[in-house]
Amino acid sequence: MRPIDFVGDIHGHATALRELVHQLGYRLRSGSWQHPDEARLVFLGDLIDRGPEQRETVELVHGLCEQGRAMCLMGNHEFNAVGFVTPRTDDPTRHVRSHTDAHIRQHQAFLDAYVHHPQDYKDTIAWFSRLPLWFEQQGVRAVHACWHAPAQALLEPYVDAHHAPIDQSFFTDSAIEDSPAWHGRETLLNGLEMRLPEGSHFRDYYGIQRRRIRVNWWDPDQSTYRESAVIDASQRDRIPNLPLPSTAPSYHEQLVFFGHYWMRGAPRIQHPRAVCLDYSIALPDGALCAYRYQGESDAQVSHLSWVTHT
Ligand SMILES: [Mn+2]
Repeated sequence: MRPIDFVGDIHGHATALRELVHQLGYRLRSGSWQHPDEARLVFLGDLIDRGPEQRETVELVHGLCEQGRAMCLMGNHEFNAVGFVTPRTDDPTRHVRSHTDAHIRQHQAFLDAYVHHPQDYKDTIAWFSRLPLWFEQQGVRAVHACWHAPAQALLEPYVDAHHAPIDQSFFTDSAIEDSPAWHGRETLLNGLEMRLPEGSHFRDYYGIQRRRIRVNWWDPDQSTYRESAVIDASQRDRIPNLPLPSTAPSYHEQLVFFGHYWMRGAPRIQHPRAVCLDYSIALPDGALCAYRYQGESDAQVSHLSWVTHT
Protein backbone atom coordinates (compact mmCIF):
# COMPACT_ATOMS: atom_id res chain seq x y z
CA MET A 1 0.00 0.00 0.00
CA ARG A 2 0.94 3.66 -0.37
CA PRO A 3 2.10 4.89 3.06
CA ILE A 4 0.06 7.63 4.72
CA ASP A 5 1.80 10.29 6.81
CA PHE A 6 -0.53 11.78 9.44
CA VAL A 7 0.60 15.24 10.62
CA GLY A 8 -0.44 16.98 13.86
CA ASP A 9 -1.42 20.59 14.58
CA ILE A 10 0.86 23.18 12.89
CA HIS A 11 -0.56 26.52 14.15
CA GLY A 12 1.34 28.69 11.67
CA HIS A 13 4.80 27.15 12.05
CA ALA A 14 5.67 26.77 8.35
CA THR A 15 9.43 26.48 8.96
CA ALA A 16 8.90 23.39 11.14
CA LEU A 17 6.40 22.05 8.59
CA ARG A 18 8.85 22.43 5.66
CA GLU A 19 11.50 20.62 7.70
CA LEU A 20 9.11 17.79 8.65
CA VAL A 21 7.83 17.32 5.08
CA HIS A 22 11.46 17.16 3.88
CA GLN A 23 12.36 14.70 6.64
CA LEU A 24 9.45 12.50 5.52
CA GLY A 25 10.92 12.40 1.99
CA TYR A 26 8.65 14.77 0.05
CA ARG A 27 10.36 16.93 -2.61
CA LEU A 28 9.05 19.70 -4.82
CA ARG A 29 10.53 19.01 -8.30
CA SER A 30 9.71 21.39 -11.14
CA GLY A 31 6.52 22.51 -9.44
CA SER A 32 5.28 19.04 -8.52
CA TRP A 33 5.38 17.25 -5.13
CA GLN A 34 7.04 13.82 -5.25
CA HIS A 35 7.72 11.00 -2.81
CA PRO A 36 9.87 7.92 -3.59
CA ASP A 37 7.23 5.52 -2.10
CA GLU A 38 4.28 7.52 -3.46
CA ALA A 39 3.38 8.36 0.15
CA ARG A 40 0.62 10.86 0.84
CA LEU A 41 -0.21 13.13 3.75
CA VAL A 42 -3.24 13.60 5.97
CA PHE A 43 -3.19 16.82 8.02
CA LEU A 44 -5.19 16.65 11.26
CA GLY A 45 -6.29 20.33 11.22
CA ASP A 46 -5.36 23.52 13.11
CA LEU A 47 -3.03 24.89 10.44
CA ILE A 48 -3.54 28.42 11.71
CA ASP A 49 -3.65 30.86 14.68
CA ARG A 50 -0.84 31.48 17.16
CA GLY A 51 2.24 31.03 14.92
CA PRO A 52 4.32 33.52 12.86
CA GLU A 53 3.89 31.97 9.35
CA GLN A 54 0.20 31.32 8.90
CA ARG A 55 -0.18 32.23 5.23
CA GLU A 56 2.95 30.19 4.36
CA THR A 57 1.53 27.19 6.24
CA VAL A 58 -1.80 27.40 4.42
CA GLU A 59 0.00 27.80 1.05
CA LEU A 60 2.18 24.72 1.57
CA VAL A 61 -0.65 22.45 2.77
CA HIS A 62 -3.11 23.74 0.16
CA GLY A 63 -0.50 23.19 -2.58
CA LEU A 64 0.09 19.59 -1.47
CA CYS A 65 -3.68 19.01 -1.43
CA GLU A 66 -4.25 20.53 -4.88
CA GLN A 67 -1.64 18.18 -6.34
CA GLY A 68 -3.37 15.14 -4.84
CA ARG A 69 -0.42 14.50 -2.50
CA ALA A 70 -2.36 15.38 0.68
CA MET A 71 -5.71 15.94 2.27
CA CYS A 72 -6.45 18.20 5.21
CA LEU A 73 -9.07 17.75 7.91
CA MET A 74 -10.91 20.66 9.54
CA GLY A 75 -9.70 21.70 12.99
CA ASN A 76 -11.58 23.93 15.40
CA HIS A 77 -9.40 26.85 14.24
CA GLU A 78 -10.39 26.40 10.56
CA PHE A 79 -14.03 26.16 11.68
CA ASN A 80 -13.60 29.39 13.64
CA ALA A 81 -11.93 31.16 10.69
CA VAL A 82 -14.97 30.39 8.51
CA GLY A 83 -17.36 31.17 11.37
CA PHE A 84 -15.67 34.55 11.89
CA VAL A 85 -17.04 35.75 8.51
CA THR A 86 -20.29 33.72 8.42
CA PRO A 87 -23.46 35.51 9.67
CA ARG A 88 -25.70 33.58 12.07
CA THR A 89 -29.10 32.64 10.68
CA ASP A 90 -30.88 33.45 13.98
CA ASP A 91 -29.25 36.92 14.20
CA PRO A 92 -27.49 38.06 10.99
CA THR A 93 -25.90 41.01 12.81
CA ARG A 94 -23.71 38.46 14.65
CA HIS A 95 -21.34 35.77 13.39
CA VAL A 96 -21.07 32.01 13.89
CA ARG A 97 -17.77 32.75 15.67
CA SER A 98 -18.68 35.74 17.82
CA HIS A 99 -16.40 38.80 17.61
CA THR A 100 -15.56 38.99 21.31
CA ASP A 101 -12.26 40.61 22.30
CA ALA A 102 -10.84 37.19 23.19
CA HIS A 103 -11.88 35.65 19.86
CA ILE A 104 -10.45 38.60 17.89
CA ARG A 105 -7.19 38.40 19.85
CA GLN A 106 -6.88 34.67 19.11
CA HIS A 107 -7.47 35.26 15.38
CA GLN A 108 -5.71 38.63 14.79
CA ALA A 109 -2.40 37.22 13.49
CA PHE A 110 -4.29 35.24 10.84
CA LEU A 111 -6.25 38.32 9.74
CA ASP A 112 -3.03 40.38 9.69
CA ALA A 113 -1.26 37.78 7.54
CA TYR A 114 -3.84 38.31 4.78
CA VAL A 115 -4.42 42.06 5.13
CA HIS A 116 -2.56 42.76 1.83
CA HIS A 117 -3.84 39.56 0.15
CA PRO A 118 -7.64 39.85 0.07
CA GLN A 119 -8.08 37.31 -2.76
CA ASP A 120 -5.90 34.74 -0.95
CA TYR A 121 -8.01 35.33 2.17
CA LYS A 122 -11.23 34.65 0.23
CA ASP A 123 -9.76 31.52 -1.38
CA THR A 124 -8.48 30.26 1.97
CA ILE A 125 -11.84 30.70 3.73
CA ALA A 126 -13.56 28.94 0.79
CA TRP A 127 -11.04 26.07 1.04
CA PHE A 128 -11.43 25.82 4.85
CA SER A 129 -15.22 25.67 4.48
CA ARG A 130 -14.90 22.49 2.38
CA LEU A 131 -12.40 20.56 4.55
CA PRO A 132 -13.56 17.08 5.62
CA LEU A 133 -14.49 16.54 9.28
CA TRP A 134 -13.10 13.01 9.46
CA PHE A 135 -11.12 10.48 7.40
CA GLU A 136 -11.58 6.72 7.08
CA GLN A 137 -9.73 4.68 4.40
CA GLN A 138 -7.59 1.56 4.14
CA GLY A 139 -8.36 0.47 7.72
CA VAL A 140 -7.24 3.72 9.33
CA ARG A 141 -9.10 6.73 10.72
CA ALA A 142 -8.37 10.35 11.57
CA VAL A 143 -10.20 13.30 13.09
CA HIS A 144 -9.14 16.58 14.69
CA ALA A 145 -10.22 15.95 18.32
CA CYS A 146 -12.46 12.91 18.85
CA TRP A 147 -13.59 9.83 16.92
CA HIS A 148 -17.21 9.35 17.95
CA ALA A 149 -19.74 7.53 15.73
CA PRO A 150 -22.84 9.11 17.37
CA ALA A 151 -21.42 12.61 16.72
CA GLN A 152 -20.68 11.67 13.09
CA ALA A 153 -24.27 10.44 12.73
CA LEU A 154 -25.53 13.86 13.91
CA LEU A 155 -23.49 15.50 11.12
CA GLU A 156 -24.36 13.07 8.29
CA PRO A 157 -27.09 15.42 6.92
CA TYR A 158 -24.44 18.16 6.50
CA VAL A 159 -21.58 16.29 4.78
CA ASP A 160 -20.82 14.62 1.45
CA ALA A 161 -19.24 11.21 0.76
CA HIS A 162 -15.83 12.64 1.78
CA HIS A 163 -17.29 13.88 5.09
CA ALA A 164 -16.84 17.52 3.96
CA PRO A 165 -19.56 20.15 4.54
CA ILE A 166 -22.00 20.36 1.61
CA ASP A 167 -22.77 24.04 2.24
CA GLN A 168 -22.96 26.81 4.86
CA SER A 169 -25.68 25.06 6.86
CA PHE A 170 -23.01 23.03 8.71
CA PHE A 171 -21.58 26.32 10.03
CA THR A 172 -24.86 28.13 10.71
CA ASP A 173 -26.72 25.16 12.27
CA SER A 174 -23.76 24.16 14.44
CA ALA A 175 -23.63 27.74 15.77
CA ILE A 176 -26.95 27.14 17.58
CA GLU A 177 -25.98 25.96 21.06
CA ASP A 178 -27.34 22.55 22.04
CA SER A 179 -28.57 21.74 18.49
CA PRO A 180 -27.67 18.29 17.05
CA ALA A 181 -25.15 19.91 14.69
CA TRP A 182 -23.61 21.85 17.60
CA HIS A 183 -23.15 18.65 19.65
CA GLY A 184 -21.70 16.79 16.67
CA ARG A 185 -19.25 19.54 15.74
CA GLU A 186 -18.18 20.24 19.35
CA THR A 187 -17.38 16.57 19.88
CA LEU A 188 -15.42 16.02 16.65
CA LEU A 189 -13.50 19.31 16.60
CA ASN A 190 -13.21 20.27 20.31
CA GLY A 191 -13.47 16.95 22.13
CA LEU A 192 -15.97 14.77 23.94
CA GLU A 193 -17.61 16.03 27.13
CA MET A 194 -19.43 14.03 29.79
CA ARG A 195 -21.88 15.20 32.41
CA LEU A 196 -20.85 14.40 35.99
CA PRO A 197 -23.28 12.20 38.01
CA GLU A 198 -26.49 13.87 39.22
CA GLY A 199 -25.78 16.32 42.08
CA SER A 200 -22.04 16.35 41.41
CA HIS A 201 -19.90 19.28 40.21
CA PHE A 202 -16.44 20.80 40.51
CA ARG A 203 -15.01 24.31 40.57
CA ASP A 204 -12.56 25.04 37.79
CA TYR A 205 -9.36 27.09 37.97
CA TYR A 206 -11.42 30.30 37.74
CA GLY A 207 -13.84 29.22 40.48
CA ILE A 208 -16.65 28.58 38.01
CA GLN A 209 -18.92 25.69 38.96
CA ARG A 210 -19.03 23.03 36.24
CA ARG A 211 -21.12 19.90 35.77
CA ARG A 212 -19.33 18.59 32.67
CA ILE A 213 -15.77 17.43 32.01
CA ARG A 214 -13.82 16.89 28.80
CA VAL A 215 -12.76 13.21 28.75
CA ASN A 216 -9.75 11.40 27.29
CA TRP A 217 -11.87 9.14 25.08
CA TRP A 218 -8.75 7.50 23.61
CA ASP A 219 -7.65 5.74 26.82
CA PRO A 220 -9.62 2.50 27.42
CA ASP A 221 -8.07 1.85 30.86
CA GLN A 222 -9.64 4.60 32.94
CA SER A 223 -12.29 3.92 35.59
CA THR A 224 -13.13 7.25 37.28
CA TYR A 225 -14.15 10.76 36.21
CA ARG A 226 -10.97 12.07 37.83
CA GLU A 227 -8.75 9.76 35.75
CA SER A 228 -10.64 10.49 32.57
CA ALA A 229 -10.66 14.30 32.76
CA VAL A 230 -8.57 16.24 30.23
CA ILE A 231 -7.24 18.81 32.70
CA ASP A 232 -3.95 20.19 33.93
CA ALA A 233 -2.32 17.82 36.46
CA SER A 234 -2.41 20.58 39.11
CA GLN A 235 -6.22 20.76 38.80
CA ARG A 236 -7.06 17.04 38.65
CA ASP A 237 -7.92 16.76 42.38
CA ARG A 238 -10.89 19.06 41.77
CA ILE A 239 -12.67 16.38 39.73
CA PRO A 240 -14.90 13.96 41.72
CA ASN A 241 -13.24 10.58 42.18
CA LEU A 242 -16.41 8.70 41.22
CA PRO A 243 -16.62 5.61 38.98
CA LEU A 244 -17.39 6.16 35.29
CA PRO A 245 -20.66 4.66 34.04
CA SER A 246 -20.55 1.64 31.72
CA THR A 247 -21.68 3.97 28.93
CA ALA A 248 -18.40 5.96 29.14
CA PRO A 249 -16.45 5.98 25.86
CA SER A 250 -13.74 3.36 25.61
CA TYR A 251 -12.02 3.23 22.24
CA HIS A 252 -11.01 -0.31 21.17
CA GLU A 253 -11.64 -0.03 17.43
CA GLN A 254 -9.34 0.41 14.45
CA LEU A 255 -6.32 2.67 14.56
CA VAL A 256 -7.21 6.38 14.73
CA PHE A 257 -5.02 9.51 14.65
CA PHE A 258 -6.04 12.83 16.16
CA GLY A 259 -4.52 16.18 17.22
CA HIS A 260 -5.83 19.04 19.37
CA TYR A 261 -4.73 18.10 22.91
CA TRP A 262 -1.39 19.95 23.34
CA MET A 263 0.63 16.91 24.44
CA ARG A 264 3.96 17.75 26.12
CA GLY A 265 7.33 16.00 26.19
CA ALA A 266 8.76 13.55 23.64
CA PRO A 267 6.21 12.15 21.18
CA ARG A 268 5.05 8.67 22.15
CA ILE A 269 2.25 6.16 21.54
CA GLN A 270 -0.28 6.72 24.36
CA HIS A 271 -2.41 3.83 23.20
CA PRO A 272 -1.81 1.44 20.25
CA ARG A 273 -5.22 2.16 18.65
CA ALA A 274 -5.61 5.90 19.30
CA VAL A 275 -2.63 8.19 18.76
CA CYS A 276 -2.50 11.93 19.44
CA LEU A 277 -0.03 13.75 17.14
CA ASP A 278 -0.35 17.28 18.61
CA TYR A 279 2.90 17.96 20.52
CA SER A 280 2.47 21.74 20.91
CA ILE A 281 4.75 23.18 18.18
CA ALA A 282 3.23 26.57 19.09
CA LEU A 283 5.21 26.42 22.37
CA PRO A 284 8.99 27.10 22.48
CA ASP A 285 9.80 23.51 23.57
CA GLY A 286 7.08 21.83 21.48
CA ALA A 287 7.36 19.49 18.48
CA LEU A 288 5.59 19.04 15.15
CA CYS A 289 4.86 15.34 14.93
CA ALA A 290 3.96 12.83 12.19
CA TYR A 291 3.18 9.11 12.01
CA ARG A 292 3.83 6.94 8.93
CA TYR A 293 1.01 4.41 8.55
CA GLN A 294 1.79 1.32 6.45
CA GLY A 295 -1.20 -0.91 7.10
CA GLU A 296 -0.42 -2.02 10.68
CA SER A 297 -3.34 -2.54 13.08
CA ASP A 298 -1.47 -1.28 16.19
CA ALA A 299 0.65 1.88 16.14
CA GLN A 300 4.43 1.35 16.32
CA VAL A 301 6.66 3.86 18.12
CA SER A 302 9.28 3.57 15.32
CA HIS A 303 6.78 5.10 12.85
CA LEU A 304 6.72 8.43 14.71
CA SER A 305 8.88 11.32 13.54
CA TRP A 306 9.04 14.95 14.56
CA VAL A 307 10.89 18.24 14.37
CA THR A 308 11.50 20.86 17.08
CA HIS A 309 12.40 24.56 16.95
CA THR A 310 16.09 24.95 16.13
MN1 LIG B 1 -7.59 22.10 18.01
